[in-house]
Amino acid sequence: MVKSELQVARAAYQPKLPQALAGIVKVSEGTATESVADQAEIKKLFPHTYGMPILTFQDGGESMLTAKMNVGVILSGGQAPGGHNVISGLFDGVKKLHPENKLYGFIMGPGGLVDHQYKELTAELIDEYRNTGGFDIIGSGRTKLEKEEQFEKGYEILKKLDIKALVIIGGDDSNTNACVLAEYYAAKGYGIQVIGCPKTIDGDLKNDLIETSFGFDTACKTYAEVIGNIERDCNSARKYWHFIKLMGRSASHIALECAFQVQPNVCIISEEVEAKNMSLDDVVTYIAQVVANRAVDGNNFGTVLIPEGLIEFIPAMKALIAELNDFLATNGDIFNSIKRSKQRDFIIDHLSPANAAVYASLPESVARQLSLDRDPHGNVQVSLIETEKLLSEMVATKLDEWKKEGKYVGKFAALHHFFGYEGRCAAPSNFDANYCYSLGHTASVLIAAGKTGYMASVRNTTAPAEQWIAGGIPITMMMNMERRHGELKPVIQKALVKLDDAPFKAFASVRDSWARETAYIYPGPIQYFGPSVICDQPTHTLKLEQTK
Ligand code: FBP
Repeated sequence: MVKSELQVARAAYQPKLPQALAGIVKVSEGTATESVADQAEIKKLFPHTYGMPILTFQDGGESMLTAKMNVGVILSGGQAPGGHNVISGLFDGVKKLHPENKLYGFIMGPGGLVDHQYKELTAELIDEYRNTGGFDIIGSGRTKLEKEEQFEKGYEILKKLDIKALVIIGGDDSNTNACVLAEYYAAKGYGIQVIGCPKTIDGDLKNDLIETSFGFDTACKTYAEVIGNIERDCNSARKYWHFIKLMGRSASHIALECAFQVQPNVCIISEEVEAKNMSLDDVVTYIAQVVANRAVDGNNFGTVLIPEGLIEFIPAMKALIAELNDFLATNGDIFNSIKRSKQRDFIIDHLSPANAAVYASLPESVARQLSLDRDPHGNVQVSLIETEKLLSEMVATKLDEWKKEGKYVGKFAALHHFFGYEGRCAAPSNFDANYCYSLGHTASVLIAAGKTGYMASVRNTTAPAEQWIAGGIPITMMMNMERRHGELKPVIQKALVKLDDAPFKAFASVRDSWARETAYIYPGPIQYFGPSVICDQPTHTLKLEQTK
């Protein structure tokens, strides 16, 4: 593999570990836990993995050596910077337990387990991927593990390879899979442990004990670099409004974090739109007003950040999507057999009158996207909806009306961007490199301790890495019941932006001045070498959350 100079230098970086993981670990157990909601239902569905204690790792254990064993690993869902470091941390941890232990990677996500596609991850291979972005060492996929026959096919190959434990690196849906599998193997007495690791650039797999999902830090810093560059261009030419959509299928954490890093004129937070019961027109009016106010000062330029998931949070759209999901789950085959030109009318004829009216009012491209296939977890593929264009077109129309009424005096020219895939495979920042390596190592200790149904957890992450606290959190503790594909299912509760938490409050207190003034910050590219103050800073979100 030909490498860039940075890759060569970066390969030599030794990620930092929490103090407790550097030596021999002692595992201490807390008290029994409960799920965040729907306790009775979750307990019934997970009788073997419900109520387990929180685990904390400390120094001073006696021995971490185990009998020889093999371990499997799966990368699941969307790419996030640092996945290769979780695997290298796991590899180093597993080798520390017994030098003859082997690590197998299943190819292209959970599907690799079911289809028996795997490869051994040798020391030479792992060394090629240390501190690199991407998931290409084994690839990733979105197959949902939910059927007994998939679990059994998985068991066949795990038994054949003498694998004692499987580590699933994924987001909320994939860690839900991990827990379902852990429960199944425990119920069957197969003796195979399943451990999860919190991944997703979206930042929505977090709680008091999982402080952040890996990849969020690097992805936000990557987007903030380019948004900062756009802002500087925008402030130089002074003739465009840039509408920038940012990834994050549901939660607006990425948009909010980028807002702190670049101080744009507008940042829409989907969770606020929902809480205030705003319509699409309300959102458009808010943006148009900021444009009009800046025009009064002679500033016919600006930047608008739009979270990818916005559409689903506009209450009227949310109701429409919920009905569409249920409708397509039961009528998908008929819908797909109808001529494309008739599909829109077919939907309108079958929805309730209120939702049919909203659907009929949508531009063709958006309506079409809402009726296309869901991902395997039942989600609308919001990354394919061009919300940034929809909003800027509607803002332009509103400004034209205001111009006629004499309420607007400026010029409005819009440019559009979508930043998502650009950040998912960036070389991990020092934070993510250390965090991921620590998560992988933590997973190896959970395996050595014989645990299953746990997620690797590394806390106290605003302190230097040596002071981080590693341990394990029962996955059932994070679960609740949600409607998916028209059915109630146990899933890990998504962490949305909370309007009464410190990050949103901090944003709300400054956004009006960012809207009127040109208060841009240009963060520049991620730095891997140099003073700690520019290389090792966690996100604003994490710092604000941890100072509560
Ligand atoms: P995960 O939740 O699996 O980490 O994926 C998140 C994400 O990057 C979203 O931000 C985005 O909407 C989606 O994946 C895109 O999915 P795909 O890679 O299948 O196009």
